[in-house]
Amino acid sequence: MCSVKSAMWRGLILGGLLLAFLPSQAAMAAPQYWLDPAGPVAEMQGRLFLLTLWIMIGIFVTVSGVLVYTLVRFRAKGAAAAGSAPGGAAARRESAAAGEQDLPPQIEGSHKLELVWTLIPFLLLIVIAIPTVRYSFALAADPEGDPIKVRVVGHQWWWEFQYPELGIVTGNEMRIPVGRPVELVIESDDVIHKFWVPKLAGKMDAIPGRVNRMWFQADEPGVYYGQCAEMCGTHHANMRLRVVALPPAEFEQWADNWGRGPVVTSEAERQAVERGRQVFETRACFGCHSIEGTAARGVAGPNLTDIGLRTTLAAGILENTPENLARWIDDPQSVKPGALMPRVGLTDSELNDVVAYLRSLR
Ligand code: HEC
Ligand SMILES: [Cu+2]
Repeated sequence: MCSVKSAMWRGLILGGLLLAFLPSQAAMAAPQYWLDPAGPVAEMQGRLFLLTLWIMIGIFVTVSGVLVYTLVRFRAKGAAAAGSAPGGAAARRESAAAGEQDLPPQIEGSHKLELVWTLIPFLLLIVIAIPTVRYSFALAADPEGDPIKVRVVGHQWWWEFQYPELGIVTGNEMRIPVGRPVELVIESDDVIHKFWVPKLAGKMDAIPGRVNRMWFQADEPGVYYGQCAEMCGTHHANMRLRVVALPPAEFEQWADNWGRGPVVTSEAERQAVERGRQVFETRACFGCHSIEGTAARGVAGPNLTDIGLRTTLAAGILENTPENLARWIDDPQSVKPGALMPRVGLTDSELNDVVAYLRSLR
């Protein structure tokens, strides 16, 4: 009996520790762990969260500690023993009646106590309120420094990033310069989405017909993962994004090169790319996609001007390799069933040429 009980306790304690420890360790290494901030906005938000969390843990431990202490200290003595004895109910009643002599002091309307449990929460709320108000204003204000503007538009099921000052449009991968604030204007083209890059900042709704604003900044170069955080239909879970933070010089280089046209290394490649461009501009592709400097001006799908540079396809669900690009273009519905890109039906050689063309856009 006793060993079963102690084994149960041991199991419970071990399980609790594992539950508390394991996910936090796994999460720490995870690319979307939001308490491992990579910029000032996520840091402020994380600090506020932790402050509130620790205060809450303090309250929880104190209150449940007092509760457990009270339960143990003032429980009716002998009741449990009597309960297992024959004729238990009567014996229990008896001992409960006897236990009345053990009642703790009965307090009602104590000014001292009332004052204490009003003042403590009041002080705690002040401790929480001061940084909350300070950070809220800091986050709502325009960022200091020399911000770069990006308009984020949510689509079913991909992200569009427009740089109005630079005349650049891209999809699913937002390139930003390190150490410079990014002023985001967040909108939607269809249903409600939510823009979220956990290491850079908290979530922000993308609502059709409404403009939401926020800013963030990456302090270190790197790739920051994000995803849509508001159920938006079939492929909500496959609506991922990446923010690629580049050293300023590399960012400038990307911005300068954007739209400069295909990069080819051989004559054979040049010919394939040229054929691919013709396929793109004569088949349905150009009606839905834009490529800077060409006749392709469609807006139903992502702008493909720098598709050769992107690390993923179809909002982060395929790695951007020639094989995956061909697979996607050949039959997008087999990769992302219900995605708003139809099967166009290219011949094998058309497919190869289009892949060569899109790969050269880098
Ligand atoms: C009816 C509109 C439509 C047509 C026609 C169309 N696409 Fe798309 N395309 C889309 C949409 C919408 C997406 C985004 C799908 C998603 O990720 O959910 C997309 C995604 C893509 C992507 C991935 C882009 C990225 O940012 O990851 C590529 C590459 C692409 N299309 C190439 C083509 C090619 C090549 C053709 C012609 C053979 C074509 N598309 C025809 C609408 C279209
Ligand atoms: Cu979504």
